[in-house]
Amino acid sequence: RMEGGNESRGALIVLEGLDRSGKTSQSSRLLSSLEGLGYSAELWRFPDRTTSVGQMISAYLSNESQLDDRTIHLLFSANRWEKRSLMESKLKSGTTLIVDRYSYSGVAFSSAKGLDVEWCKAPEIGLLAPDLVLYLDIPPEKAAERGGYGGERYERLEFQRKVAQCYHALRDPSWKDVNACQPIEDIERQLREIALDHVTACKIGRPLSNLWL
Ligand code: T5A
Ligand code: NA
Repeated sequence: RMEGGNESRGALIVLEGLDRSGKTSQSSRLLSSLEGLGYSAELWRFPDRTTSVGQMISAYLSNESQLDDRTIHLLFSANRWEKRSLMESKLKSGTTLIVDRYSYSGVAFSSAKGLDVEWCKAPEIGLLAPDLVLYLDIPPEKAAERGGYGGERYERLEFQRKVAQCYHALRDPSWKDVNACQPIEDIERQLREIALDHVTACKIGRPLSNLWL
């Protein structure tokens, strides 16, 4: 059914979780699954380090530059805003977007530094709301055992504990927790099943909406 405004649009599917929870591994597996089933889909990630704003963010994350906490927060948000119109046109043309981190990362990481949650949410208002947030749930201690922290700015256990608490405060009806301590293939299968329900619902005609509820 192709007629009508929101019919046959793609789904906006976001993966969230602590550093090392497996988002990038699972995003690419989910993309392959959807493509294999014949869906039009793309893999996006935030921060998008390819833009000029993204390069400022990347320098900050690798400790090559210092920025005020509010300044970096607004840069992360701007990095999503510079992609908003392309995101909307892709979704409306029927492409499903699998997005590795989004506004939930933005608010969780900045509020974990002590910034006010409502202040952190404000610049995200008006960005597209995900149809589905897949939260890869892992204890911070378990995540720290994977692949070795120490590279980037936020990869410290104590800070990740705070981020986990901040994520929990952001749960909304689009949110689904998946146990991220399982074998990779088990997580992959669960994510695929949940995502397929949402891709189908968007094909039938759930309208796009904006953050922040
Ligand atoms: N940030 C981000 C903000 O502060 N504000 C914002 O608005 C945004 C968008 C960079 C940082 O920026 C912050 C959050 C971050 O601190 P990033 O570039 O997404 O964000 O971070 P990366 O370092 O690229 O990715 P992560 O460290 O978050 O890792 P992933 O993607 O969660 O995990 P992945 O898939 O790379 O796997 C990590 C390791 O675990 C293994 C993998 O093989 C790999 O070695 N692994 C498993 N091992 C056992 N069992 C499983 N099930 C496994 N799944 C993966
Ligand atoms: Na990643």
